[in-house]
Amino acid sequence: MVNEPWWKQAVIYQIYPRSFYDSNGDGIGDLKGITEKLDYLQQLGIQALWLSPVCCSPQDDNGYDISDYQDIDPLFGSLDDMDELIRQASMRGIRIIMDLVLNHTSDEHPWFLEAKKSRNNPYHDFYVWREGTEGTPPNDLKASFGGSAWEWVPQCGQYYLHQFSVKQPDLNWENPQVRKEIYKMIRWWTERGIGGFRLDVIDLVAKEPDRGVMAEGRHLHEYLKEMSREVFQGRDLITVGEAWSATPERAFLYSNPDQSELSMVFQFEHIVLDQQPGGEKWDLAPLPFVTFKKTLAKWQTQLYGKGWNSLFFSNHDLPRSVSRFGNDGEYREKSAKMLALCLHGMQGTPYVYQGEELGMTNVRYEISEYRDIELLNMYRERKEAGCPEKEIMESVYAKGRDNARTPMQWNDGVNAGFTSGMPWIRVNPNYTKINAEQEIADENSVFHFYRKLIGLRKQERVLIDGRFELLLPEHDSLFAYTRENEDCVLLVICNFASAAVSYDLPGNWEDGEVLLSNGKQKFSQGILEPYDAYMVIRRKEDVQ
Ligand code: TEU
Ligand code: CA
Repeated sequence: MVNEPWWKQAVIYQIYPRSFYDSNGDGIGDLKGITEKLDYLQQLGIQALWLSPVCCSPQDDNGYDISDYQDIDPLFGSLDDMDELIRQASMRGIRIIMDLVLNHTSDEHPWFLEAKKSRNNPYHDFYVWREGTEGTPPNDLKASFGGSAWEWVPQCGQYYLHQFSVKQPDLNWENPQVRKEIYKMIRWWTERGIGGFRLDVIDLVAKEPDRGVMAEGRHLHEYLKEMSREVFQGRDLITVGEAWSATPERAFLYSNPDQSELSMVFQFEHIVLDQQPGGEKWDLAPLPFVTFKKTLAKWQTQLYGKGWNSLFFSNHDLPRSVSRFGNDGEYREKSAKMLALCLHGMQGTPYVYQGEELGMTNVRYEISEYRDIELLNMYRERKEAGCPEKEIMESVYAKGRDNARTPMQWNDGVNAGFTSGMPWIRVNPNYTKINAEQEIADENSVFHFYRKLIGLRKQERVLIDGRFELLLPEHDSLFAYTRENEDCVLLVICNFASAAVSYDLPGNWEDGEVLLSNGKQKFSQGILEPYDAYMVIRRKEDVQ
């Protein structure tokens, strides 16, 4: 353990800055707001904060469209505010992880403004251009946020590639000059005291649009190794690669323990399960529970000793985990705790997405109250395709990214204490019942459950290094597994259903020590109440 990198024992908290805390009443969360809430985060016990992008941006995709990598968007504050946040956080043992969006820039970035002037411009080759005639794009690649992935620029007589919105032109990583500029920029941030980086859609940077290959292009791992050598190695940084396309085999590369690429991979195989193969992104197929846990188990066993994974059920692109995998009605608190225990018991670095520690839920708004570009484009496209309103809205409620982007619920005052002004997006009306102030006051709350879980990670080595084994693999509502090292065996058993279930488990766990549970203090083997979750440990010296 002494030689293990710090981030294997860390829990990371993700902040969506515009929705965290607004310090100046303009309705948008900001850096000073985060600094003001550091004591809250310290109380929770986390070791690092991943901030969604705060660099200058026209905010077409809420900051994932950057127009200046080396300055803070005035919406969020200034470089001085960032320095102060880094300083104040570091005093509390908390590192700041920046979100690096390197696959694309904003179309308002000076590089793109130059690039689109003419084919001969020195910056032209910073982006991905292809020949074509107006109205006939080079091929039928689709953008993630709808429509063609190609946009015509008359003054060049060419199309540029955008895998996301038309305001997010893809950078051309084949151009060594582009990579050099990126490395220079990253070094500049490390010198300011940034503790690490989350690399947005890093699996897409080596795209090969002519072959229709976006993820995992042939040069991807070569580029990652180069970037790691140039900027990450020899610095005490945590680096997290977002990779929707990752398989365990690929993850050996991304997160090789020799650190030749990144610290860890952030993959979504357990998340995309309810998207039917070849189907629409927003399909509402039910989650096949057995496949869900076998997928998580596959990553646990295959990556053991060979790579490092991120553990999460939600983030700023996903619905609230309690609404999606738990029960946000009668069993909200109980199922929120169950999900936390299930996730944090596995091997990897756990991520807590802001508000998850309060058991915050999805929302159901009128379409005019939503803000997200993906959601609004999807709504428009489906509307144009003649899809019934009700059906579209059901998808929005279930999968819309704004579910996770409503303001953090601090207290039961106006706007949940998030802002004294007009919030950029409506606050979830349930803030009078679900908010940080009440959670902190109640020692049995979801918040304190998270605090205890995070604390356990520092006490029980088995949570870091224990070998994972899935139990009851075919059970259709129980998620049970053990973690084992030389000293002990840990059992995690969770009921994902709103009904009590009985089961048969090998071995006797009733004498074990309950480290944490959302049910009774004592573990009675054989039956679990709705959404029960137990973490039980047996030390080997007790067993012999
Ligand atoms: O997300 C990558 C991504 O693939 C998402 O667009 C995802 O498919 C979708 O949101 C699921 O509904 C990253 C960022 O996390 C996201 O916020 C950005 O919009 C995107 O990249 C572009 O930078
Ligand atoms: Ca503000």
